[in-house]
Amino acid sequence: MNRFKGVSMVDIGDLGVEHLTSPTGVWTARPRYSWRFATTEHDLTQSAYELEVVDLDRSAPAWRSGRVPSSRTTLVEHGGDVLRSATRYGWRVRSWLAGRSDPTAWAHSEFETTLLGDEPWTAPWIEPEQAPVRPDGAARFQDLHSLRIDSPPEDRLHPLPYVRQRFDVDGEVVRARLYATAHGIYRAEINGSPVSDELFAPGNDSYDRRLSFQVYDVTGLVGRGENVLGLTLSDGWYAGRVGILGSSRHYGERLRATWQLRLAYADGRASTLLSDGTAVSSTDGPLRYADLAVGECFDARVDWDGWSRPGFDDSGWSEVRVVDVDQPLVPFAGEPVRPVLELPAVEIIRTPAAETVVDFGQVIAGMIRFRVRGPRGAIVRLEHSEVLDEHGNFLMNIVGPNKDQTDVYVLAGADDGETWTPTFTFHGFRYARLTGFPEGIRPDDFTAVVTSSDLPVIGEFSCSDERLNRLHQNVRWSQRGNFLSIPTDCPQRERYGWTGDIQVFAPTAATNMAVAPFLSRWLANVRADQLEDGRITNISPDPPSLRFIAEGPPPSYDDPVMLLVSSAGWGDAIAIVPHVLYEHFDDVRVLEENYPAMVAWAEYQIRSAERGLPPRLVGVELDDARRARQRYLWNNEPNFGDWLAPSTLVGPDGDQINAPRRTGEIVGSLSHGHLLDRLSQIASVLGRSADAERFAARASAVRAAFADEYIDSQGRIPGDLQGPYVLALAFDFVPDDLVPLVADQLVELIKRADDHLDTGFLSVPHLLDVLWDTGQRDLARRILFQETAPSWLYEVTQGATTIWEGWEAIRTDGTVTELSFNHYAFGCVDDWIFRRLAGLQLIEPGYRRSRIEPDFECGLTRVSAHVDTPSGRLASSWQRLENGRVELRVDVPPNTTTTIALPASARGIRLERAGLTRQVAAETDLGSGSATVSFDL
Ligand code: RAM
Repeated sequence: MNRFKGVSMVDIGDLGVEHLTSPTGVWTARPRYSWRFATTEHDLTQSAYELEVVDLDRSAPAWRSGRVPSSRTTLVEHGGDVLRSATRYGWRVRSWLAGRSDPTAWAHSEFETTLLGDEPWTAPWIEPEQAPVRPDGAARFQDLHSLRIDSPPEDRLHPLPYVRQRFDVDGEVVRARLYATAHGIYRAEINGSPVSDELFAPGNDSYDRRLSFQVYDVTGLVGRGENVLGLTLSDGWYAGRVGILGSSRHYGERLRATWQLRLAYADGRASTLLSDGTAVSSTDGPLRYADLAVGECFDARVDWDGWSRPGFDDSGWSEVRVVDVDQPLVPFAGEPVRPVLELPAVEIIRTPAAETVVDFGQVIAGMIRFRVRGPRGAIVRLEHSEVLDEHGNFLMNIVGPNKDQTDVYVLAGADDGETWTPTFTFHGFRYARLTGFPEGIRPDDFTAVVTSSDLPVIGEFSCSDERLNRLHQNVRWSQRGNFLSIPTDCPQRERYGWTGDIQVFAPTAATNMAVAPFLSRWLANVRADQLEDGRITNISPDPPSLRFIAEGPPPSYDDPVMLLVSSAGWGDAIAIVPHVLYEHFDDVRVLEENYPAMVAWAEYQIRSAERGLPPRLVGVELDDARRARQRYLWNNEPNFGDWLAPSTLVGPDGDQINAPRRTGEIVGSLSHGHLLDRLSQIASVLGRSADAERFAARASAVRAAFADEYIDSQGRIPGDLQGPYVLALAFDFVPDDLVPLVADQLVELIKRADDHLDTGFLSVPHLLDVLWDTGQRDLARRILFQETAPSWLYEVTQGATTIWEGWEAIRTDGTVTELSFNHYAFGCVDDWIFRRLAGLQLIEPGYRRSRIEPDFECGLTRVSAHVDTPSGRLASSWQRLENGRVELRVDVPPNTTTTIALPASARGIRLERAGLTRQVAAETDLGSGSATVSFDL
């Protein structure tokens, strides 16, 4: 983060393009530039900036902004001609600071554009010889539990195609770039070296609508004379087994690839090597099969060392076919998936069932690297799981076919042992059952490799209560495990981009990691998947294999919930996620890009609400007023309701989750009104005032209709569940005079549950805020610190290392359920912990204005947290001292301001800053810099 040299007075640093540092693959012709100040000075504001961009390849200026009076330092849009493809640019920036006449020194950086679509993708697609991927898994949700797959993976999955292309280089290469993509997952190598440490390229996209290609800097890998480009292909998300059904061929059944290797020579010449019929392929390599969910099988007896180096004998390989593929391509945006961390094994356990299990102490998404010594042909097997059962035995708790998560390695028999890591699969696990390993294996023979989209961590929290620290860590681990190419629900069972999960988790995600490019790229998939009538699909990427759901008859509340194609609350990700990115990262473009899609989604809801009635009112005689208000209530379509609220887990028929039936009608109307509010706010930001008014007007009509239809004079809302009360209060659906009554009803429900929450996905992010804002601060704290189920700390006391899908994924009697142990949705409370306990609150986009209002009365003795905002670090750290005083230290980023807000009961407040101490009021505005506040409570 800190790359500032010789901080003198005020330096500019941390130069970024599209949120990234010196990227090689800038994916837009109009990138945006950002910078930060490094200084120990206080009260710093920028009054003007100047930017210069140079086309380094042509040594020509690309843009000169001139001196622009502005305080903006984040995402300043390129103002010159659009940038060219595959070109290196240099840029520099300097600032004028308020109250000073001289600008800062210039700060420099460089970046490169990828192929921007101004020239066609010229390379053909090639298809290696292969057997097409077989249909696999369950065909229908109804068959999930009954389907048995009897044949072993090696009978159903195919060996991986290896592809080689030889090429000659007759000069000194000064720049080499490989642009590549595939149907399936590919890994490219040149002359025996992988082109990067990226995993699972090209990443997960709605492939038939937009497939990303990568760019790699391979200058160091290409040499004079003969060279070889090698590619290995596996099923991946394109053809492999994904989703709860474990079915295959979501987009296609054949693996293919296309690439362009551009070379620039020292003497000024340039050439491009394209994928074509000169490549050859073979499936006789050591990789016998690989699937993201099933696992990978590697036969090390096949000695193919050097297969992608010159001199390897490929005489037995077959020619590849050049095929016609109609495939929209887009440049990959954001950070790729990489191995981001390694964890040593904690222990090797001998379980009561006499099995050998390795424990890494942490639930992750990733794979295991291991060392083993044994005879040639010996087979070792690693089966991965997140939990042990109540007796401490290995347990595969994930339902559905093709969830094997099992890697198989056949030993070459090397005298001094051998080491292996799978490359085309990842697993959700903490434990692995080991079979075939020799006696005497030790924990240090095993390392867990954590795989994730490589996103910078920007938020930290710690406090005097270890349970809360663990909860925060668990949230971060669930984010890491599920931010893998796209935001997923869980990394073992479904691995789908469920919109509802990220909708509720987005504020927490954006507090802990720099997620803007990652989520913006995913949103492009959500837009691509949007149905013509405006509906946003529940899952994105939404593969053709799932489109039968949209094409089927309209669902009813009694259908299995998986048959929904879109749902209230879930599809709102199209508005809420961009809005969160705008707020946290000051990114307006993401609002613009998604605006038409969110409007279309809202308009679909309006049309649907206007023509439909909830099932209970169909055929019922309605008076005019009631009929009129029904047109504002989007209560006529089934939805997931307040998904996984504890008391809705089991329905009347025993196995169907009952949240849709019990809360769907009300949740639909609440979500609808809230979406309109968001849209109105977003329209205002974008300067679309007519839209802003239109959506605000409808939102208030929805509110009025809701109150008339659903809130009685005692403040009761049908269903008597916490979620609808929470949402009605959070979304401002309760008329002022009824707020105390509705709030009392909520408190009553919580009391009846013995101070426990009973909230599902949609309402839980708002629960503590609603209690806080209605004066129930102690109750909010009690729920947060509650240790018995259902609660966050129940999971922690049960040894959780990630956030669970359900509050009681391990029941109080110790039974381990089939729920996932790595589902981030309920981890959304982390955002509240930052905002309330540490008090770090965002007031203006990008934290240009913040508020620091910690909860000194939460029972903790010490809290410290920070967020690396676009302008720099915003930090709050407080402790209660022995002498009864409280001390709060804050860091306010340059070019931003904050308000420090202390409890009204604070006495003797002293603020110390730059060596000066003064008395201040309980609310004090502060410019940038560090300060310490101390007071009596
Ligand atoms: C589950 C998913 C996800 C949720 C949907 C409704 O199967 O895991 O978390 O959003 O269903």
